Amino acid sequence: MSDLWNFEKIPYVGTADPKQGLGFHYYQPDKVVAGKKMSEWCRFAIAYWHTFNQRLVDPFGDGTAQRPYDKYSDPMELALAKVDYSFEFYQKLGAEFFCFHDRDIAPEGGTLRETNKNLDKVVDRIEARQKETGIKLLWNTCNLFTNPRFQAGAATSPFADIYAYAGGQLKHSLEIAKRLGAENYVFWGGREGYETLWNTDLKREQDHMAAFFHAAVDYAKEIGLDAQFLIEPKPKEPTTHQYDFDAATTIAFLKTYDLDKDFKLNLEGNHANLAGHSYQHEIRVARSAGLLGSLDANQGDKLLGWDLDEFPSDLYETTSVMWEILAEGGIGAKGGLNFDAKPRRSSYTERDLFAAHVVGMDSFAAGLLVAAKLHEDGVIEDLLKERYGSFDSGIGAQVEAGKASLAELEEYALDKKQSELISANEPGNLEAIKATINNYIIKALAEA
Ligand code: XUL
Ligand code: CO
Repeated sequence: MSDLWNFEKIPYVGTADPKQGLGFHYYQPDKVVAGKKMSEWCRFAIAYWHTFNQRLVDPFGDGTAQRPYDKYSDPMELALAKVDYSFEFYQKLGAEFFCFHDRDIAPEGGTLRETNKNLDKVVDRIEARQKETGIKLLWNTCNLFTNPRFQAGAATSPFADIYAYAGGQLKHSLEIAKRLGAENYVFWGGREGYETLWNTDLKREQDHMAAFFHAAVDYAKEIGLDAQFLIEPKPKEPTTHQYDFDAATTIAFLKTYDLDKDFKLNLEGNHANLAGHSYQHEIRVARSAGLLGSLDANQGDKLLGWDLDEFPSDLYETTSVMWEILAEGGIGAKGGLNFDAKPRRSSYTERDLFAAHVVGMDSFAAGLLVAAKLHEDGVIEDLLKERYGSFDSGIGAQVEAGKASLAELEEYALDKKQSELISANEPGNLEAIKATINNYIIKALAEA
């Protein structure tokens, strides 16, 4: 390992001293939890766009970030150097995966042909570093939202030239996925939505978006790319309404257009909140449809209503996410936890960048430990079994077997007294359940 970053490999320091120096208190990649290594449950990935490109701008202020590669001024030289920095960063942190958009890694040229040439030079460097280090590509994607050409959308642009350009860009991006062995390929439709319905043919735009996805599936088959396709829902921002609003909307879209065999979902915490949902809700909805693919790990802020992309630190939330993942047996078949997150503006140093990833990784590792204990004791499983027990026999079993007609239900219910029906509701015990979860967080982490 070279020494581009002024940091040693981040060590595991354990829980004895709770003050945060720069070490992992909970994350131990090789520690076996619930039958698998922590690293296998979590599959942490670093988001190139935030970790290496983000200057920590906000809508009111310029970037504050100070990075060791700021000394490069030539864009191609910078792009190539950054690859070396990125691989050393993954190694020093102990992250086994990374993710990128095409535009994150290389500057655009005057035409798509020139842009692809720049891109290929940087991909050569990435391929070499992957071979040296064994670090894998969790997913790549194409940026179809930053450039002014995509102001009215890409696959849903009302302008055919823009759709065509986006398709050309996608083709090359899929070739890169194949070359670098991407485990997944993501679509986040940042501008695939509308600002007002008065200038929008919603049906036509959604048809175009589906055609775009079908073309991707066809081309992947043609070149033998076996990455899992993923759609990342988000309700709004930058558009007023984004077509992939949330998990449920996206599942309906996939089923409507016969895409649900080829696509799964990549779910993000802060996006869930913007849609008025919890992260756990989005994951549960995807699990229920058999469409959980991967996760973008971040969190929002209760007091601010936009996509803040904070590093995860909320143990209650990481516990709920890892509970779902343990119940599922993994993050889909090929998913991981991609830190789609950035430090705050005043956390502008190299040290802050490492510390931000450490809190994210430790928070999920801690959540995994708590969730494993909850599963081990069957806390939620027992509760659910009991709560739905009336469907295990009698009229309930008949309903679940699809054999209860309305006439049979009427006959069963006709003479039931109000008091019997009220007491058919077992108490919900919501407050006690919440206390139990708190107690497990405290106990499992005290024992870690
Ligand atoms: C934007 C977002 C994207 C996607 C990839 O909110 O989450 O970074 O993850 O395009
Ligand atoms: Co994301």
